[in-house]
Amino acid sequence: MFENKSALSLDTSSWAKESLEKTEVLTTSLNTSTTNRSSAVTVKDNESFFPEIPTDSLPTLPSIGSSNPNPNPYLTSAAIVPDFNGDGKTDKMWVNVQTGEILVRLMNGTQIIEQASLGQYYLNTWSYKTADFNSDNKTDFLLRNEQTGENVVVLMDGIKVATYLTLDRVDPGWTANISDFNGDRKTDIFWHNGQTGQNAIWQMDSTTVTSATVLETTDVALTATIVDFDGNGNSDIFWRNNTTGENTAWFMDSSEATKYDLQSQDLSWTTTLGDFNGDYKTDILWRNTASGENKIWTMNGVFVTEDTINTLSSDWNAKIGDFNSDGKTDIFWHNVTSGENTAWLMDGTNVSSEAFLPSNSAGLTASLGDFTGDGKTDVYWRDQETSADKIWNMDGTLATENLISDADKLTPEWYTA
Ligand SMILES: [Ca+2]
Ligand SMILES: [Ca+2]
Ligand SMILES: [Ca+2]
Ligand SMILES: [Ca+2]
Repeated sequence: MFENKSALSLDTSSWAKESLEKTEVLTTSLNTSTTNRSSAVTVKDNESFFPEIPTDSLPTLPSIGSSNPNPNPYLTSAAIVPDFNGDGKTDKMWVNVQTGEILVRLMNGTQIIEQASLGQYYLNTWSYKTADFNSDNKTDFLLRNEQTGENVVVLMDGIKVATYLTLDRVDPGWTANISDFNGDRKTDIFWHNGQTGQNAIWQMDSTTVTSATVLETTDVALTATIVDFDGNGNSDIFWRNNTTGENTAWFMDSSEATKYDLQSQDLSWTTTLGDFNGDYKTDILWRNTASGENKIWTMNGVFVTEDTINTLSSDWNAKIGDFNSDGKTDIFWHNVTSGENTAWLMDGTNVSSEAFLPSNSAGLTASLGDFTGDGKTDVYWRDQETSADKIWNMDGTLATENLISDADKLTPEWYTA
């Protein structure tokens, strides 16, 4: 195991003052009291800190404490789906592109039960990732300053910031990916440097970095996607080579990677992740942007089964949800030219039922979530011109439309975050 902190944790004295100043700014902008302002990070050596988990005792997955009845943790995890109050109902985040203000709205269907501003940010400087660092089923944030490399963990409790902590600075050029490499349901951070191909993992326990491990450097043509191909609750990494179309999987166990080459797919194929047979192993929907062809890779560890599914012309976009709450992800198709919509309820690679849904004006944008908390994914439609937003409450192939009230309409400079 190779341990090299120098690549990631830099001379702390040089940035401590700057970090302190930034913290002051953040205190103001978050507009909340804080309980934890230390900028120290505990970095332990990467000893066998986490017990080995035998794969045959898994899956361990059903997300303990999630209030959402959907059986698939990837559809209910607060690290993946925004749910700031842990009630199992997807919440909405909005960004004002003129002022940089970020707004959190706790949703109950079309009703907004609470909302709060998280302050204003320079959107070209600050980026964020949703996460769940303390495994309380309430969505948290990793804020990253892309110019200074500063990182802040923000633990949320509903619309309030429960606590936040500034972590070690990581040079600009590195990108943070949210993951869970040891299956403790607490978000870890996978770092990838797109300029140098360097990789590293920070294992996290709430706001503490419990270990930092440098991994093998990859070709700069590779991009990383976080998956779980073997369904053991430990995130894996899917690498796609944007020059050659080659694909590789890194099966992760804490900070150790076992590599396996997958079949190449030429660059006209794009990927969308799902779990079409509900076995908690990430599958891949491959869509050919030139020909409109579609196929699914059903993953079972290193074993891949490829099945061709129906072709749809290239103006159809795919989004993933579960409209009948069977834990098998379905495909929501939206035609960006005509505004037509259809949903495929999936049973593995078979389309068990096809929903012919109403059309919407092509300018409306869909975002998926379970805003009613019944385990069935709904569709939030944002009308960026008229602000007349609506939610399709889905029940299998049936969509019931409900409008956001006039009082809660957001003006056109607000975009779905
Ligand atoms: Ca919620
Ligand atoms: Ca949390
Ligand atoms: Ca699967
Ligand atoms: Ca389904």
